[in-house]
Amino acid sequence: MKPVERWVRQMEATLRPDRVVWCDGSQAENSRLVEGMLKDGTLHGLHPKRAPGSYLHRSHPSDVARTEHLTFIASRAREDAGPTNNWMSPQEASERVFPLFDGAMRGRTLYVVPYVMGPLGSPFSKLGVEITDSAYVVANMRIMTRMGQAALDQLGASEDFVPGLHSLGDLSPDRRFIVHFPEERTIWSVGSGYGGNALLGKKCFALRIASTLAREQGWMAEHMLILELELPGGEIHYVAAAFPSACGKTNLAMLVSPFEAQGYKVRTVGDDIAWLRPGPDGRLWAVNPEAGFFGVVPGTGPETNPNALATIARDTIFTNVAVTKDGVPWWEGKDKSPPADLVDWQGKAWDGTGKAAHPNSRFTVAARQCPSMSPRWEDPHGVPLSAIVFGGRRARIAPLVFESRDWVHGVFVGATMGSETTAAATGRVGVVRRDPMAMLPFCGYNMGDYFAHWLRMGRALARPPAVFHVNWFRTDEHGRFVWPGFGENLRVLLWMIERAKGKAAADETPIGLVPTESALNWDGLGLSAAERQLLLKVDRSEWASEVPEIRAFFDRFGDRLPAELDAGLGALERDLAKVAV
Ligand code: GTP
Ligand code: SPV
Ligand code: MN
Repeated sequence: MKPVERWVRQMEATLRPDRVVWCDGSQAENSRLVEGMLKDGTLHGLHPKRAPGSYLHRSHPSDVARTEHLTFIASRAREDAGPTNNWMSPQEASERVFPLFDGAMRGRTLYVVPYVMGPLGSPFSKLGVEITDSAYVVANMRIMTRMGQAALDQLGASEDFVPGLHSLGDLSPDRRFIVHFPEERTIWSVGSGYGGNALLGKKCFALRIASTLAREQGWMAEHMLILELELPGGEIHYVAAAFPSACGKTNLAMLVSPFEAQGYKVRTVGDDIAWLRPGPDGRLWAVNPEAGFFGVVPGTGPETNPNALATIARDTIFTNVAVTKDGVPWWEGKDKSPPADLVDWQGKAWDGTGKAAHPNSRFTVAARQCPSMSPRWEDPHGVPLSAIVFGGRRARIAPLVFESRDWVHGVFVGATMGSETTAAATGRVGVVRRDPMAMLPFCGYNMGDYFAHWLRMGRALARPPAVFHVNWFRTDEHGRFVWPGFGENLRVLLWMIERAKGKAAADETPIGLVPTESALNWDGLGLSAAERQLLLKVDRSEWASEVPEIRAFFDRFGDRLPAELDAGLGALERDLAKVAV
């Protein structure tokens, strides 16, 4: 018996399903699943002309986002999970979590979902097998990964796969756990059918488990989009950017160039996860391990993200959006005014107050449907990066863009990132928290060791990418975003590329290199001089007020904090004091 068969047999004994189905990923299989889901109400059909091949799923109202407080790293030693992860001993997991799988699939079907993360045949791809009792999860995994027979073929009789055990359980948050065993490379998820909690190839494998593998093997698994930027004359650059959940990765990855006519083009390689490794040329190479997008729906409109809008015009699974009586999906930001006969995300007639679509409603769609995909998006060797960008959602403090002085300083900038929380995870929204490299909820091991790994990777790169920080979300005194964002973000990318090539002017500041006002192209944006200055301002007293907070964050890592970062904070503090009056 193949190792994967042995594991499935073992799990069957615990789960006791009525049926076991090995998924082949075929169109016929998908049609059967969809038919079943339409019958049992898991999916609702949508308008055959205005949303062809698309379906609506309404998740349980208590199951609409990742639940970080129920997400655990079960390493043997608590210190290996580190201070920023919830830790559970493997023993406790066996006693508290595993019993929830006992008989959990009685009366249900157990689906075996084999999948590949990364392009088929790429030397960097990895195999996973998810066991689930959710047909919705199967349908989503089919879009998000290379799922089915191709994965089984690639796996063969190998033991080298990440087993993931998933059951909806009773969907109660009281019996919901997402547990990762970095030493065994195993995932257990119970009690949620939503997104990153349940599609185990995504955050659980491609980030939490992969980050631990990557550290051992000398590569990196990051919460980053990857985009391709073509300059007039055909020169091509690749940029990866790490922004926390719901902070603009999908939008930046699908950016429509406002300067297309002048030869500036942007194409998409990935929108959420990047696996990075040093290439033989000393550069950092990036692969998108996913095959689809699980993107935030609200805010996706013709002005903001026309590429996403075109992508989701057909063959899309919508989760928790609003819908008209005749089945046209709708969400805040789709167009100017909501249609009259809307049903909200919970299936109730919408009275015009509150949100019609859930703020974390999502689309699941195949990447190949996106008109801006780069011809290299499935390149088995990935693409070489010219720049890495960190960014957060900051109403104040952080300027539109700045560059780090070198790789080590770039690691400091990533490690000290702050961002306001969003609806992508349960809990309060709009609270500033430290979210290093946008990996706070996704790093599978001690984040102090993760910082050290970033520093080590820099030493392995003869030609490291330049490192930047951006903030599209600075607001004025009326709470309005000052920077127009979306397509206009290209102007900031172009400054970065110029910098990476050793051109474009910048002012030295204590936090890094900020563009001089004339180095950025502001033409036609209609921003006042005061607004331009606000966007580029580095307020020393504001930054000084961040220092104690960063110190307190760093202190949590004790002696696992690399000395370079401690020194970086000392230097920042001294520089801020030097220029303060
Ligand atoms: P995850 O899928 O959760 O990882 O999110 P993401 O980082 O891909 O974020 P996404 O691009 O989906 O954007 C989240 C929200 O931010 C959407 O409502 C967007 O409309 C909004 N947004 C994205 N880019 C910009 C921007 O440049 N300016 C402004 N003001 N809003 C933006
Ligand atoms: C995120 O929250 O960063 C997402 C959505 O990309 S989920 O798959 O639910 O994690
Ligand atoms: Mn994400």
